[in-house]
Amino acid sequence: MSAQDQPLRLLGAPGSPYTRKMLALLRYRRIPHAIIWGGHQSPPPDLPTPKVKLLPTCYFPTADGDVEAMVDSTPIIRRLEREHRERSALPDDPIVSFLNDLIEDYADEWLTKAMFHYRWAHKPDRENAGPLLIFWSLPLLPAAEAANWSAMITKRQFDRLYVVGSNDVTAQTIERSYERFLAVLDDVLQHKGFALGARPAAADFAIYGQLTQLGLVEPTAAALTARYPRVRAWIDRMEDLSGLEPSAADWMSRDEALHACAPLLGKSGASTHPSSLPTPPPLRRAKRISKPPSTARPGPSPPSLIKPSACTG
Ligand SMILES: N[C@@H](CCC(=O)N[C@@H](CS)C(=O)NCC(=O)O)C(=O)O
Repeated sequence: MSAQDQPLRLLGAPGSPYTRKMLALLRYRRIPHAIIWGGHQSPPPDLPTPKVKLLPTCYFPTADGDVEAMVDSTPIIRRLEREHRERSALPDDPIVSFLNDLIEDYADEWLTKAMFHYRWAHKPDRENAGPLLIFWSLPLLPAAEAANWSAMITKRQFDRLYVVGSNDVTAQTIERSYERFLAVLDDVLQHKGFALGARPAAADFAIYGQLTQLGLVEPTAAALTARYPRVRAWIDRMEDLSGLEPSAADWMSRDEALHACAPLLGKSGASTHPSSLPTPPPLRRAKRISKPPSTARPGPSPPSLIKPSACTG
């Protein structure tokens, strides 16, 4: 089969919010695709290496029969819009489209801090995430070996919480922000079912991607999310919207969108402003009360786990 005839291939992991964002978008847009479950450090040897190794990596067939590797879900979505016109995830109106960009960016850049924080900051959550990260990548690994790797990765990710600005000083800011976000999303969804209308936009897929983890995987955040059954049910519906038949009239007008999303936009502006998350002084991290397990005996890394990823190990 030539590259042109192949379904769009995507390297990703179930625990990567951006992978889940892209998969749901591809399903909704009815773009034939094939997911390759794997790690960003060990991409398939027969496919080109992207400039930056990230999940998901999308492999686009090119006109000359070659394949081009691309990362970063936001520009990937825009490229798909240029190559496939039907069932667009970008509103037609430029102002509504701009609102979509803002909300998408909020989910990709801010909500992901909550995702990483909840995954690793609290003991029950990291004890849940550690083994999942291993088995998402290496389903055949013997249990004892998996436990060893899990303890090592858990410690490493805990030690990297500062990368997303999570520490004892900022934990409360991040957690209150997530709780407020849930209340706001619950309100937004009551208007038309999605952020900007009765059809999903890229912003919805970005929110969904983060909620596949926060709402389903991380126990502490999932318990908070369960307080909003409308939001919790929305996560399940977002997974597969291939049967939805959208029309142009399903997008909100400018006024409707500004009204419906005002609380979300206010929140995204307040949360993502640099001053909203105090950064600890360099070289001095706030001390944590509880320590993760340090029983691991690191040996040579399994191929896909060599370098820690922000989400997936
Ligand atoms: N902005 C990128 C973010 C992708 C990203 O950060 N992916 C994570 C996994 S969820 C990753 O591969 N991280 C690798 C690393 O941090 O080295 C997108 O929207 O796709």
